[in-house]
Amino acid sequence: METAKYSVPSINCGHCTKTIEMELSEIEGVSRVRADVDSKSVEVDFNVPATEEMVVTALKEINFPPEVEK
Ligand SMILES: [Cu+2]
Repeated sequence: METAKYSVPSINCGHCTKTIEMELSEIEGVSRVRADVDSKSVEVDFNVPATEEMVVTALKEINFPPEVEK
């Protein structure tokens, strides 16, 4: 399993984190999503067939583009 952490500056409330968690959870292979308002970050646990590229693409599509990939 891989874990990816992203800084997402456009997160500003609990609604944002809910949207992110819902959308990313729909990707096959994603097992856990934690979005945090205070740190404006998203942590994603995933496995095949999910890829980091798919996660980043999904974040961009819902207007929460990640700023830094760690
Ligand atoms: Cu919000």
